[in-house]
Amino acid sequence: MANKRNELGLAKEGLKQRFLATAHILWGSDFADLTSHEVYATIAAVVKQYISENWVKTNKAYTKRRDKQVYYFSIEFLLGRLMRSNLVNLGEMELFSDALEELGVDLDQVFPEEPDAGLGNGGLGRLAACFIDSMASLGLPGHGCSIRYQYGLFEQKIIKGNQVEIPDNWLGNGFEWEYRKADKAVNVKFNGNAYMKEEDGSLSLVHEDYLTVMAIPYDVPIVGFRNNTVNTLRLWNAEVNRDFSDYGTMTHEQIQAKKEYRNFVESITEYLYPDDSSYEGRRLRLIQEYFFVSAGVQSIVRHYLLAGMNIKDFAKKIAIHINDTHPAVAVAELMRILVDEERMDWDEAWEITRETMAYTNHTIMPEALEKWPIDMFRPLLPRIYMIVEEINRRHIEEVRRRFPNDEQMVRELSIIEDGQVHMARLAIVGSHSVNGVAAIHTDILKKDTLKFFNRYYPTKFNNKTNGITHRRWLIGANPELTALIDETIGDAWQKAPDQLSHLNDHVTDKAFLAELSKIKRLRKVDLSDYIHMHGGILVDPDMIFDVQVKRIHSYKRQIMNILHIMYLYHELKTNKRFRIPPTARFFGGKAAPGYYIAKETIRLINAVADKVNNDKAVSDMLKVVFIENFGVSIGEIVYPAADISEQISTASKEASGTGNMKFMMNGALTLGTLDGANVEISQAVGREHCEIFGLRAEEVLNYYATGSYKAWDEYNTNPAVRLVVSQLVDGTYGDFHSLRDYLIQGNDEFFVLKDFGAYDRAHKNMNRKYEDQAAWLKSSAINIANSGVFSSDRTIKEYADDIWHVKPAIIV
Ligand code: 26Q
Repeated sequence: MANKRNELGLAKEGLKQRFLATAHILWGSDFADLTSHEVYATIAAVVKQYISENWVKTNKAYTKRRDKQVYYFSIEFLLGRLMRSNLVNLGEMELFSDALEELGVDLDQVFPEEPDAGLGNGGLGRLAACFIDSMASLGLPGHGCSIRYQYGLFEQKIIKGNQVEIPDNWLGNGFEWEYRKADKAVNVKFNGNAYMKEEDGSLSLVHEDYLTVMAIPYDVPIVGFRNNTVNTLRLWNAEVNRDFSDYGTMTHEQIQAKKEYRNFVESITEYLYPDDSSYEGRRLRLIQEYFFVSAGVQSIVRHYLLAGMNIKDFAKKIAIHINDTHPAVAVAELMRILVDEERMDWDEAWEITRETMAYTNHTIMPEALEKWPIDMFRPLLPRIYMIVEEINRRHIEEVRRRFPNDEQMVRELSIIEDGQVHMARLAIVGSHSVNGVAAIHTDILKKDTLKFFNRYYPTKFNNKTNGITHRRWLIGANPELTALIDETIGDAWQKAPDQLSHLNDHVTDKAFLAELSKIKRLRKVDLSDYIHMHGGILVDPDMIFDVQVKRIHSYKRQIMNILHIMYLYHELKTNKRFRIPPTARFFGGKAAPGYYIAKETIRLINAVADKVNNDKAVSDMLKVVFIENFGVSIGEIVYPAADISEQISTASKEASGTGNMKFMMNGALTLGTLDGANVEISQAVGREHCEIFGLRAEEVLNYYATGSYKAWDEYNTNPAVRLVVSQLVDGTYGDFHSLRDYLIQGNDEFFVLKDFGAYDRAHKNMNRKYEDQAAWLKSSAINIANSGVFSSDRTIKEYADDIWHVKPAIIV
């Protein structure tokens, strides 16, 4: 012990010296004189010294051992901040925090200096970020591939109750964790003409008059949890090709063309599309997709060949994962490289491609399934289009062979149909595995959305229920809870989160529950302080914290939540006997800028908040808070503070959800529908430890099939529904005809009115439970104890074993 303390002491002195020296090198100033941002950058530089040695070692080991590598292609990586998670994963939090304290710096005050890397919209992007953390932490050779957007998801400001979007200039002060690798640039070609030419008796491809865009990789190290592994997230930036010889001597037209070319290139990696269903700027989105996919696949093949391996063994050494359809063009790009550049014959190339690729579907919402008009696709990617056509021609030939005279099969399975390229179909045909993200979601895919494909490829479909990294969402976000768990069951769960189940032996232990309760209150104070400091109201931490944070979307039904609050408020005002335990209802989330109903929902939440919070008669009982600019870092404050996790999507619509898991792992009880991973959460904890309500997926799908739901009938038969829907237009909160029309004229496509009564009863049940604190705390503990399976480590192990066939590589 004394020895260990000594060692730590020495390490601390050494580290302090490093901070001082690094301040001199970077800024030519004494550490004590740095601005807060300079302090942050200095600490980041020192953290990088710790990381880089293992980064080099990891890459050398991978190359030497020729381990199979996984590349996770995703158009979004919602990383959040990296300093805290890097320190957690390095196992150096205590050392850094102690050393800095002696230099007069509070590390917790430094973290917020880092901008959030908001390179994603929501669940899909955050899942990718959790996955690369788990790959590194399990010692798997797995890397990310994406786009270095100059502007991430917009910053949300609430002005007079409305969402206003501010560009997210996250690179403004530089991003400390990226390494520009100019020598690893590749060229990506757009436009021009592509055709086959016969030469010396063999056919070869000619692509001429194209535009070349230079793709420069920026590498971000991804640190594994105390295992010496450091993998790579490669973010591609579009830059103007330095080789201007394409232009020859410059005429006026050529100068004009050059300007246009420059604008084109600069637009490619400028913005993340802030849209998760309806969309604009479609062509640029397709350009982004091909840009990062082509750059990524080219660099993988190049690196592979440079290592001296045979292209025929490609699929044995490389797995490429297609995260949703956005990178689906990877199927055609790998075919292009194998056939045109490596001159492989089609059949062999096709076998390798299918062995290499795997695809995850994240939605059954039809508007989010990507289709590109041929008229847009072909001129932009002429060679890729030829390849897609040929893939489809052969595929349909086989369909006809296996299902003769079945034109419905042909239609449903065709990659090109009605003048459009169907990206999900390309991904399915070109992959050896297709997975959904929660059991119920995979079931619906197989039985409904993709039933023809499931019939055609009965063994291709499989489920991989999502997960979250417990390192960021528990160890990083809730250190006191982490310490309590360590004291109670030891710390082995940190490396093996399924061992959280040992907490099940302590869920009736009074002393443990008392500590748990204290920690929850600490986290509620933190959130309350955060809201207050950011210009919000004061929320009493002894209220129930009921939270719904996620993208604002009709199917997620924030409207149902706020209508319910309107109902409670009305009852509190008019019914003397009506009682609820003091409750604060929190909302957070961004609406796509062009999504009118979502923006009106935000406006309504703020209008209700304004009225309720300023009414002295109810303010001890009810508070409503819209948390501005919800994202990863604010989530780290919000999830640990919640008592109730609102997961109220229309059954069948939420593929999985992952916020539900973050809440659960921090001891909140789920109030939700049987949708997505809520189904598995409710099974893991038992029905007594969550509150499930509302229509089941089958009932919803049945209503859609028969068209028998009538919102108007709900309005007329349920007085509470009639009351709150009327209040949308009677001036109680302002004019919300938009939302009334959406619910009534639009026939309430997500069954808000139908589920309203059941939702109210679910709240009443929760409230009853909360009044029995002993029972509540037990439920809370049971939620934590059974959250281990929702660690993304479990998910990634399943991907590694069943889909990628990769094994951990031990780095010493
Ligand atoms: C598509 C075309 C054009 C522009 C944008 C898009 C686009 C952008 C984002 C389409 C989809 C998304 C994001 C989808 C998403 O976040 N899906 C969520 O994925 C999570 C991880 O699997 C699940 O937990 C959620 O249930 C699912 O909604």
